[in-house]
Amino acid sequence: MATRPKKSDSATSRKSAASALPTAVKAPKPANFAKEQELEAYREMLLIRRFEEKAGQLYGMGFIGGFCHLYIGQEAVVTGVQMALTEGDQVITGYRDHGHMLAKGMDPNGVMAELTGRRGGYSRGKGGSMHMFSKEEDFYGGHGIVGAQVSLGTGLAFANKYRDNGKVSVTYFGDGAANQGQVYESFNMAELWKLPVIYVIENNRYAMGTSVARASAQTDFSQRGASFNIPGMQVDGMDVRAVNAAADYAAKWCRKGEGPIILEMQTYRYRGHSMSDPAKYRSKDEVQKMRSESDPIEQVKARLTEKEWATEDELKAIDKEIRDIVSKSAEFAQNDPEPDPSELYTDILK
Ligand SMILES: Cc1ncc(C[n+]2csc(CCOP(=O)(O)OP(=O)(O)O)c2C)c(N)n1
Ligand SMILES: [Mg+2]
Repeated sequence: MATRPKKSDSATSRKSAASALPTAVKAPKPANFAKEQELEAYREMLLIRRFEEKAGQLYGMGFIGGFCHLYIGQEAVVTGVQMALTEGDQVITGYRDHGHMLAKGMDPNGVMAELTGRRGGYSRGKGGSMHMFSKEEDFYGGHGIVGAQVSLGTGLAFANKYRDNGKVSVTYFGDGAANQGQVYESFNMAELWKLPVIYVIENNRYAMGTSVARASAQTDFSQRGASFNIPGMQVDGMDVRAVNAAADYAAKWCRKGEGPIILEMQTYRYRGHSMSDPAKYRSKDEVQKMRSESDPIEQVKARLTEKEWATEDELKAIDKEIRDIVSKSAEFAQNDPEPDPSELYTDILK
């Protein structure tokens, strides 16, 4: 009788089988950033990091109610992808959404004010951290239901194809969401109709407190579309240049009419799942190792210094500029009035 392979053996053999699939695409070399692009990436990632640190503080002070999921550690993903997009491309994601909005160029005041439930927030103070939208900025949320954005993002791509407008829908979701059923119904339709959608799977190694190894039978997420013939690649999601090159490839693929593509971004979140998670399911050493060896911002900073593209003083000046933007957003978010009670009866589906 055949013996069942040990878990570690089966995980290894599954992985090698996946990388031999015809849908397995090798990630392109990291983009060769010029000085301006390195500085742009540095600024953008720093804005997200400082914004999230401030949001964490405001949460601790009781200014933010409900859930709050921070994006610290994953900044290179949205930054590198956004740098490869063109105006009019749409973005949709789950509840860990602040970084996606900032990378898209949305106003930090509007994002922070939504976190504190104020009038000037993107959902006029009625959505909070997980439910922010801006049709004007082509940002379609902000979704609290794990996986829900995948079918919606596929729908955006359907509309783009129908209108023949050349736009791409960038649909972000997590490693945990990748195990949700509607993801696969969406994959089927996307490939069948060759919809212009980039599925960005942000594999930050945990879904709440459960590690990928414990929850996923197939941990090569780039091959989750293999049964639908959707190509995919694994990307170093801590290196903004690697992310950018992969996103550029994917955007061109979609615009050529080749259909959907999957980018598995191998990344890491430094904080707990949400503000109420002390993250006891992993060791401090694991987090510290990622921070000291792979931090996306430190990587750019090291290159800028090494190539003498920025002095310590210039980098400090950028940091100050970013801190000022974030402080102003926090001030606005604490002083802007709450919505009028009559707003309870507006924006409701009747
Ligand atoms: C349909 C549904 N099931 C369960 C939950 C509870 N839940 C919230 S976040 C989460 C984990 C998702 O992890 P992942 O997709 O890896 O995203 P990450 O938080 O790591 O960014 C779960 C199970 C939910 N919000 N929606
Ligand atoms: Mg995850």
